[in-house]
Amino acid sequence: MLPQKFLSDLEVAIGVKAMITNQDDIAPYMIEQRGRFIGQTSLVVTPATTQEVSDIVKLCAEHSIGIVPQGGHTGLVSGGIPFAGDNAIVLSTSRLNKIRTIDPTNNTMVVESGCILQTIQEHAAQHDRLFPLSLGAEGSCQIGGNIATNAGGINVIRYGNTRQLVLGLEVVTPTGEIWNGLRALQKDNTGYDLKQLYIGSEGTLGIITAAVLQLFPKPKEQQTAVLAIKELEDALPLLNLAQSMLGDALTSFELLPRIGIDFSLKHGQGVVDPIEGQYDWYILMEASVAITHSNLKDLFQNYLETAFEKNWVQDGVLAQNKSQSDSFWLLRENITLCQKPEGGSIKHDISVPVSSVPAFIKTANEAVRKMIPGIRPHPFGHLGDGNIHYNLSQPIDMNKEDYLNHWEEVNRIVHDIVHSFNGSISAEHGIGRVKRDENQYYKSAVEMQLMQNIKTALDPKGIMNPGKLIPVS
Ligand code: FAD
Ligand code: 2HG
Ligand code: ZN
Repeated sequence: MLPQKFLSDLEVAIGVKAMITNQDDIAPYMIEQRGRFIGQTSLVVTPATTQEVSDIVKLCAEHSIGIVPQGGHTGLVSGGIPFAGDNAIVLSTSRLNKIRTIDPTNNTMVVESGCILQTIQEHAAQHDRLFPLSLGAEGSCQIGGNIATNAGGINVIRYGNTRQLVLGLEVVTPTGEIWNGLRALQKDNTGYDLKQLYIGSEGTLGIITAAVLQLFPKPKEQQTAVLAIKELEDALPLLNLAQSMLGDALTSFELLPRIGIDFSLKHGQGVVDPIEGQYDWYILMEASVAITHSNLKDLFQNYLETAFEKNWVQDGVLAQNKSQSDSFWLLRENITLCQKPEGGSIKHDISVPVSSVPAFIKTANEAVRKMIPGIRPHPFGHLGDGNIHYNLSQPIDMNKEDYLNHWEEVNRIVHDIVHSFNGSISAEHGIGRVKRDENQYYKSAVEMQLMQNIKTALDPKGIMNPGKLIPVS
């Protein structure tokens, strides 16, 4: 129960229309993507300005009430919902959705945190610019959520993670002050880089209300191909060859397993098999350049010829037009969705050095198959940067609940293998609540203490996204 005084002061500050208290209306904010947990709160607030965010945070700080920021609600680690006992409200940024300015001369754009990623991409494109962050959830995730999770996606090998795409931030601190760090500078060595601290902090240090984004020249030509490979190991020389023959034109290098294609063909809408015949592994790759009349097509064709000559590729299709390349990407984007109808899926979002990806997948497959006969490994994702979504679909004849009861046990086996490769147990989705304890298990005490010190210094009352990322002390 929230204090009456808090509620009445809040009503004065933001108005009753920005306060959702009916449980039926609250429900959609409580169901997270994975469907594993249901959040609990008695209040969702929907501020429309930075000042309103500040007023809300000040009142929460005064009454020691927790605040869970929520953007597009597409996060995969249950970071955007309060859990029972958290004594927290949800602050949805969906009404903080203005594109404040775009500056093509500076190649920057100032946006509020509730802007949908796709809207930002489209707005940049209208000004002949590219905002390169791209992920399957781009039609609903918000830039504030992207920044808070340091989202990765399909273009990281060329443009970097969200961290590399943000020049400045506006943040409401846990005491309700507004930090205006909306600087559009390429160079700024004036002390600790606070914006980088907020990027990837998953709502635990403050609320991001606006950002200065870095834009790039809009690609004028793209080449997209799906290649079938026999052995996973062949993907590595294929990648290296692409890097040397296509240079930094290479933007995406994604791994698809046959099982993922089969799931997408079975459950997805409008999905087509790009290559006749069945192979174990496929690479979806794209190269692009921002100049017209380039020789990208020739370079790409030379690349493919060399790859075939070396026998690293069994078969391949180069998209002949935009709609064919869109159909390749549709297949890729359907992967997450089309795993759901196949029953329980135990998920991992890992990274290892790129050169270790094949060995990691082989070792992990062997270990999980030994533990659960019939388990269906479904590793896919951003091979070019070493980030594999090592998802494991349940055996066909197993009860879903029985299978999901093995979640922690399977996580531990897989994460131990990741650890042995000096990898990360969360490459791009973050820690949230789901991986909080697992993260603590693998990180050194020194690293955990440093993180805890930062949290305590910035949020001494512990009201920002309580129980997420940092273990509750
Ligand atoms: P939410 O889910 O609403 O929140 C995520 C976290 O950020 C929470 O901890 C929340 O408290 C915090 N937060 C949100 N807004 C703010 C704010 N303004 N200030 C402070 N904290 C805030 N992720 C990738 O990295 N790469 C992918 O390729 C990718 N593909 C996906 C594909 C699908 C189909 C789906 C469903 C998800 C995918 N994701 C991917 C995960 C997810 O889309 C990203 O984590 C995304 O960045 C989350 O944005 P959101 O607006 O939905 O954030
Ligand atoms: C992707 O790359 C996402 O498609 C989703 O990060 C990963 O389904 C998943 O586990
Ligand atoms: Zn991903």
